[in-house]
Amino acid sequence: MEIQLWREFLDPYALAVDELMIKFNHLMTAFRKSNDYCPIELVQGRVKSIASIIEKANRKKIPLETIEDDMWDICGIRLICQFVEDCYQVVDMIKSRTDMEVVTENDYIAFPKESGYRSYHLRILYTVQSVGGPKKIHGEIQVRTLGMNSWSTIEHSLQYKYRSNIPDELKQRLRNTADGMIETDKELSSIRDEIRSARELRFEEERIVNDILLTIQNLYRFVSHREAVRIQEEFYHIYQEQDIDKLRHFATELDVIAEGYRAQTIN
Ligand code: 0O2
Repeated sequence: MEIQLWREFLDPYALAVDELMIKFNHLMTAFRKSNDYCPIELVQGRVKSIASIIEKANRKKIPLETIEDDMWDICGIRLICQFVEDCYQVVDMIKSRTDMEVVTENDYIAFPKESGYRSYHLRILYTVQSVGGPKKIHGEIQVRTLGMNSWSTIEHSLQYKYRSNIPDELKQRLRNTADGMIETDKELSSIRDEIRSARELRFEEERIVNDILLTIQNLYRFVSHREAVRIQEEFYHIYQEQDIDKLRHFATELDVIAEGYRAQTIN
């Protein structure tokens, strides 16, 4: 295929990656805004490089003419989670969406590959609006934990170095580290509630602080400069105490003060 044709061929895939990343990032924001625990930690996406497409087509004996139908991960999305349980929740969320159709799935988390590789793979069909009209393209979503992600990233780099000829001794060591990662994931799951509530607390604190700062900024228009500075200093003092209850209380009191000024303005 000529370079120009490759560009045209890959264009809808680039659009799909952009759209899907926006959608999953938006989902994360929506969870956080509603103060709910977000099962997705990080979203990554990429269009497979031409070199990687050609290499994979050779390796899997896929004729270049049929890659559109036979190569699923030209559009690739990776959703990285904190816990194994989150991965399954994310998989269910994807399956219930109407803007993408899950065609096949492979649970390499419950059934790891021989190499030790773990991830949940979903092959999807996704429609983009291309210049020539709607176009249904193939894509792959990989769902994995932070641990699985670091393992596969490292193992993938070694595959580049050894070109599928990783020495047996190294393969065994990689399998051992994969087993270690399974134990780490299990251990993290067992303290999941504690980690989750700590995270929720952190996001709540961020939200309260943002609200307080915005309210103080608005108050500058209504109260004297001296009064605004006094409120601001009181906030800094409370913030330094790192007591979320005091912060919540301060935010409520500040809201009452701000409400009063809003009422005055309307009158
Ligand atoms: P890159 O550079 O990651 O884009 P599937 O049919 O998709 O459920 P299958 O049959 O393994 O799974 O498909 P394939 O095409 O062999 O692998 C798809 C992708 O999964 C790979 O893309 C990797 O990202 C990841 N993967 C699969 N097996 C392994 C593994 O043993 N180690 C690592 N590190 N990753 C793996 P590519 O083509 O490697 O490219």
